[in-house]
Amino acid sequence: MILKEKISAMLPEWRERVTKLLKEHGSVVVGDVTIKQVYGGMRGVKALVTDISYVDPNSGIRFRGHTIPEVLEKLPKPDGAEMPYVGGLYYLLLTGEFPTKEEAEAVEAEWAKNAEVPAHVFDVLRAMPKDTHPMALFSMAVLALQGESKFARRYAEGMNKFEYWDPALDDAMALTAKLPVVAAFIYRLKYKDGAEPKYDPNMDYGANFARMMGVDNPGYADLARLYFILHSDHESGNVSAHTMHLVGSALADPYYAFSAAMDGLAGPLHGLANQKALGFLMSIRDKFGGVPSQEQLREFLWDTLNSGQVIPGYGHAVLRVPDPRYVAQFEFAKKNFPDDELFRLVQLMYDTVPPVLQEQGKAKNPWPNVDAISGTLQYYYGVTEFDFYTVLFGVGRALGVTANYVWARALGQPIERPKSLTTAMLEEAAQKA
Ligand code: HAX
Repeated sequence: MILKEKISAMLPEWRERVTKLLKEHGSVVVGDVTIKQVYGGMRGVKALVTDISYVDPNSGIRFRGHTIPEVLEKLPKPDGAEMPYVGGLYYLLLTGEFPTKEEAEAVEAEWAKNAEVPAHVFDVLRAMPKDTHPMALFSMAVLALQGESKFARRYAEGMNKFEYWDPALDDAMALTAKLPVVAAFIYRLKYKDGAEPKYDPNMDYGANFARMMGVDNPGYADLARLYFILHSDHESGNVSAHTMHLVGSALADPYYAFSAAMDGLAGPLHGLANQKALGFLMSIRDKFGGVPSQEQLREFLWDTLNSGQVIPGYGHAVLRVPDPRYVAQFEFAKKNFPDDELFRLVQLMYDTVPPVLQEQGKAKNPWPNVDAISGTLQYYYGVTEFDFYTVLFGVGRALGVTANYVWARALGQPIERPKSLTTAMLEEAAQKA
């Protein structure tokens, strides 16, 4: 496999670099931890390492050091497509290098080879009650695939720890290959004809997903490529990425770890924000019978804030500029459907919300985040079932978290085990200070 050759060639140098850093500088202090952080969800505590992505407060996410506009420009694209191969992004995340078109296509071909989903997975999903949430089905399907794990099999047979990354990469490829099929099946089972989708080896990941979903507008293949790329990774401290890392650190295989990560993504404070933001836009549209005037919107926003609610899709814990993942989707919509009513409302929100939040003076970042627009794009192409949006997020997120899993095994990252304190101990520390 092309990625195996590439990573095994890079590994000796990486291992030496990490060993040297730990041996010669392991006791260097990189930050202090306050009582507020201990009691406050470890916000801002520097205790994780990843080379795959980094969130810069002023330029947003960087994949392997590259901004989103750079990534979208430099990754190779399928012929006639507006957006790059998702396989090219996976190559970049896993190796740190931009692939050639042939290399991106080799990753896509590897996915096509691995995309077959065993029949029992469809049976498990069909056996569930009709009102099961799509995210519960998604997590369950991943767990039902666990028997496929080469990592678990090799570990049970007795595997040298320097080899962990190798079957981890096999699992990562096999899992990410199957996810679009699983996701499209869940969509069809819950909302459409219940047909079992089949991956077409002559199409790329994005086009396959669009076809399996049954969306025949050609623009949706490009949106799928863009969406999966933008949602792939956001450092390692967010709930889904951190869960994958934590569970994987116990040497649970990628299937177990990813299923757990998806349970975290299903939380309303994490992956569900996109549907909240779209719901907010639609409530405005319904209240005013279309796009309101700017003054009407201003008043509505103030009423929302004064009733103790937040403006969904705006603000961010780390970012201090408009989220580049928002900007990329905004540009896509502007190019492809500038006159869409919901998109015009998104634009009016962009002109109106930041000054209102600034005037209120609470939010540290008045700008839109990724969730302010992502639902609007799905809605335009006819994927109107809000509950499904987090599954889409999950398919994209798999790319980043599995890449991190492979590198964590490759660099021998150990089991995670932070230390707990009691409240009395914190009080004692406070007294001494
Ligand atoms: N509307 C109203 N008030 C807001 C606000 C918004 N969009 N964003 C922040 N604030 C308020 C906070 O509620 C907080 O108020 P209190 O002091 O009364 O508690 C104050 O401004 C300071 O908050 P902050 O430090 O700027 O922001 P946080 O790091 O605490 O929170 C959030 C970041 C994204 C959770 C926040 O901006 C928010 O609630 N936004 C709306 C919901 C949303 O869009 N969530 C999706 C986030 C994207 C993501 O990561 N998805 O996975």
